[in-house]
Amino acid sequence: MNALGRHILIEFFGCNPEIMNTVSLIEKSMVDAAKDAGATVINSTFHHFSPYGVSGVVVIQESHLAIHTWPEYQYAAVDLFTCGDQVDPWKSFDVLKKAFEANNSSALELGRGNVNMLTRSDFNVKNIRAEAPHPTADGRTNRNVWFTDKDENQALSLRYTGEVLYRKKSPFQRVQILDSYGYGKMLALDNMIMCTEKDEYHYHEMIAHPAMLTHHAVKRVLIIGGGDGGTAREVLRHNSVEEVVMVEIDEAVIEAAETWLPSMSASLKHPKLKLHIADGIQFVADAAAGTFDLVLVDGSDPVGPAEGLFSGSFYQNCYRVLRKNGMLITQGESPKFNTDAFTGLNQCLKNIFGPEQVHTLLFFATTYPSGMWSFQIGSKGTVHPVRDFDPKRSEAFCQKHELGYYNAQTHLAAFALPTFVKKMLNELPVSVEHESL
Ligand code: SPD
Repeated sequence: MNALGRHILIEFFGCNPEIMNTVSLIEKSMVDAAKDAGATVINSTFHHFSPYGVSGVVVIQESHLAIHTWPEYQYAAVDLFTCGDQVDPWKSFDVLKKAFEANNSSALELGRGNVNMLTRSDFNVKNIRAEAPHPTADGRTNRNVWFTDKDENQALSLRYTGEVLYRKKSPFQRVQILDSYGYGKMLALDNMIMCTEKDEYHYHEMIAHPAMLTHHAVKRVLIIGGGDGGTAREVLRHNSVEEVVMVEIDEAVIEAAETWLPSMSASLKHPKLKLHIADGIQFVADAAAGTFDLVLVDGSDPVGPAEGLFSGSFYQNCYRVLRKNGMLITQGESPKFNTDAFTGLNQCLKNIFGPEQVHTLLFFATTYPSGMWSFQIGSKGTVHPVRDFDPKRSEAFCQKHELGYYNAQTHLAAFALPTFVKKMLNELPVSVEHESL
């Protein structure tokens, strides 16, 4: 048949389910398949469904490539629609079969737009054809690919170039470095955003300085996690620090950060830092009692390798390894996302440190879902992050180091909790609680 277009309907069976559920890999394979067929890529849009499945379209100058995946069935349905004789859609078929590791496939080619059934009336095509999108100001092709950090009900998405700069499935998690348009390079673990170049200082300044500038004499510090190096960088700004022991479970996180995030990972080479690639939970269990002034837990969210960083036995050991008047500060999740982890961790620390010795601080985490994130401080002794705070000392420190988020005002404001948060943490006076009902 003499047709305007060729439409190949493809079934891929026995595909790798992990690939079928990874939006960045599928998007890349589809774009590669278009290019290898000789097509000109205009744009692409891909979406991940929770918990499984990816749908997406690559728009090409010569029509489109579309896909829907069912990872739970190791199956993908692909449509390749091309026009003109410059593009060979069967090349795309070969590329995709290989990329998806399909062990079986079937394909049906249809001619679309039988010219014997169409009547042509000419007009000036130049007047109606939309121009292909221009490259963005930084020279990258204007593609519409998004990375989404989410649970079943909410999400935060960042648009990125579609390229995965670093990808490794370590024994613990999937480690990725992506290049986002708005926030620069970012580290993702198991599809959760850990840090981005452009806003990491919010998190790293707020995990370190509120406790460091309250305690007054921090000499020996233990960091659990923190493989990107951002927390160590902030801790090492303090001259009182003699030694930082850092325990990161996953060497791939260090490798990714050292390759792509030098503004954070440079601290990992600091002479005062001793890096152990080991399980932090086991490390604190084995560490001698009363040996650290500050313990910082810079872990991921409570799934995968970081799950144990939300357990009572781990924090009992953190308490034990602290010196007198030592302080623990730990990544506390969000009152609006992972709320059970947020309240559970607070209660767990109150059971260990005592209800009066646990303090919650909030800060703006612009690339974490909900944007509202927390740290919990446990004080072994009576040091209080607001009562014992010296704003003048804090201001002098911020100015010397030209910090971007932390200052004396954000220190104090961070401990002023909204009423709904106090309520979640059972920190409202009983009378106020009744009034607000
Ligand atoms: N939802 C993200 C929580 C991430 C906590 N750790 C981030 C690591 C930055 N050093």
